[in-house]
Amino acid sequence: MNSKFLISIVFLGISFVTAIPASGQMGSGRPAQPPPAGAKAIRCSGRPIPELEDVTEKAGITFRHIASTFAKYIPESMSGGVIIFDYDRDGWPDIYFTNAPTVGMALKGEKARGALYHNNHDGTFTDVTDRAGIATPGFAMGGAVADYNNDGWPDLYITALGGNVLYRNNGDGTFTDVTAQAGVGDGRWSTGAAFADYDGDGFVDLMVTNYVDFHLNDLPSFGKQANCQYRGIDIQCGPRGLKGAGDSLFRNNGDGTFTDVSKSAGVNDAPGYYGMSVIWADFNNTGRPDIYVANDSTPKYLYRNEGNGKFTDIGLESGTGVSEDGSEQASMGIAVGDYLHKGVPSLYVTNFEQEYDDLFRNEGNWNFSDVSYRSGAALPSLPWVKWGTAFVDLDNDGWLDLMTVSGHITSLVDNLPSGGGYRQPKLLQMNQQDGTFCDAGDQAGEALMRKRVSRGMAVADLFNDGNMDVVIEDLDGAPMILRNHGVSGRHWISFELAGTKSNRLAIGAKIKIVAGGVAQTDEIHSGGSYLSQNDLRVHFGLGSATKVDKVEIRWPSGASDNLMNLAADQFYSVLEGSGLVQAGRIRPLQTKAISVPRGAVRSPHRPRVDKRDQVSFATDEEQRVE
Ligand SMILES: [Ca+2]
Ligand SMILES: [Ca+2]
Ligand SMILES: [Ca+2]
Ligand SMILES: [Ca+2]
Repeated sequence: MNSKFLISIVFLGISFVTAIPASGQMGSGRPAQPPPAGAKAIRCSGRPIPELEDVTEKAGITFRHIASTFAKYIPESMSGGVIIFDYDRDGWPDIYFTNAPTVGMALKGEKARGALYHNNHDGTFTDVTDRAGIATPGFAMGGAVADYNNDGWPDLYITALGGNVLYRNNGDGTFTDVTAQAGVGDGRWSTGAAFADYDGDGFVDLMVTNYVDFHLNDLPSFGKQANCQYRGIDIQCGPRGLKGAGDSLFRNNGDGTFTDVSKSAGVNDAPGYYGMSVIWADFNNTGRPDIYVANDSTPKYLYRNEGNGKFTDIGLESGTGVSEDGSEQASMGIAVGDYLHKGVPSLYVTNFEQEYDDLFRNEGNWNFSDVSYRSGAALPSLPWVKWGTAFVDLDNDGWLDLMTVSGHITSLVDNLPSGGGYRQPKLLQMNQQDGTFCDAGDQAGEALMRKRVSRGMAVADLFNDGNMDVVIEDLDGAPMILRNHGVSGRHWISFELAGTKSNRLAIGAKIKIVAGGVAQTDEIHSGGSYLSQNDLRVHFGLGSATKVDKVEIRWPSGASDNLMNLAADQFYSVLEGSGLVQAGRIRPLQTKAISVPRGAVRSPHRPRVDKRDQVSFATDEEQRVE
């Protein structure tokens, strides 16, 4: 145990007794610790940056999150998750935006309408919310996607203040609220959610994080008290000063019901840290998914899956619990990705203003290095309140870039003489292939520089053109569909997986590809970012490589499938145990006709499949970057 951990423990001991002015929503507006000497932002130069065009209007998306002007109560600052999923399994990603009412509306019984948009395959989307029956799940925050009953239809879990909802996808464009029979309502103020099969029985389990113990019939008063002040102005109270709420792990019984195993599994969050986003990832290639939880103003959890139904929090020991100087941070969003081609996923965590975003580089054996400042990623993040984030290869050079969205918690900060303001720009950081990132926020078109109040963010190749696009939900204002125009001459490959012994949507499957002499890895994740869900298809940029030499898929069941010599610039479908198959084979049979909105193109997307003999290969040919 080094001094960093001692400091953390001392810090922890007092954090619930006194307001710590250095971090969290009670922040002073100054850095908890000044940046280290020599810390600098690296501006991108001499490389093409893809244009990210705001096509929201063109796409026909008219959804708006309900805005509470001053956000007098903390739940009014936190909603806005983006869920991307192909709910009708036509091969084109669809989008759900969560919504939440103001506290005043909620007290009057008024609801906020979320929106499901069907992808019409032609660059436009159609609002199909009412037919789907998922308009008003409650005081909604975010959500996650998985196929909990293994029928091939992706189901939707929505987190909310005062009761979450599990929507079973009926396969005909409609959903049924099965929360009560499934037993996954929780009922507290839930924020993050993520599915994965932690016990290897082929059924996805569900982790849910809760924020603070908050009740609409017992509201904390606005301003006045010490915990309701921000740089001298009255604001909403919390999270400091409010009681925290524990977290939940629901084990899937395989019969449509779940059992709450939070306590026996050791992930119930007994101290009541202020939970925000959560993701499952296999951090040390054990074949078992671990859990990472971003907590606001308290240490983050890294729960190592011990393989016996129990988890151990190794956040502090692993170096992922607090900042490099031992401070708790107000953490919001999580990105997971193998950005250095090390064969294990690293972590990026978004934080409050004057708290740098953490880049925790996975060194293997549960050891992470805080390379935030060294990588160049930290300094550009410092002025902003950061939320949704993703590791995503936006220029298809084979190296994961970082995209992050920002926005303050209340418009009242615009009354302050200095600071980042309520509306804030987005961060785009391009991977320089040497462990550093360069800042390209002002080189990808004007949309990223437009100041907004953003929250959730998710990524997908929305238009099936080989470039990864970005969808952002704003708390106050329009969402943003950012169409990626890509870099010409770059190649890519994309995989859609289906488990047989493993859970049907292959959550937790690992894919390694070798192309152009470089090995890349990725994993299929439910949840993550800030209360959001990325497309479940796995996309790799290939740079100038026109084929992928080898693909190895490690399924959650422990089985593997190996593929050889795949042509680039195509979508491939892989069925556990069968290798490459036609797309139709991994999609569920439609027993009922799906009602397709007017204007939609009905022809399903049929990827070309290049069938080759499957030859297994040695796995020790990884290209390592030191
Ligand atoms: Ca679709
Ligand atoms: Ca299902
Ligand atoms: Ca399970
Ligand atoms: Ca890249």
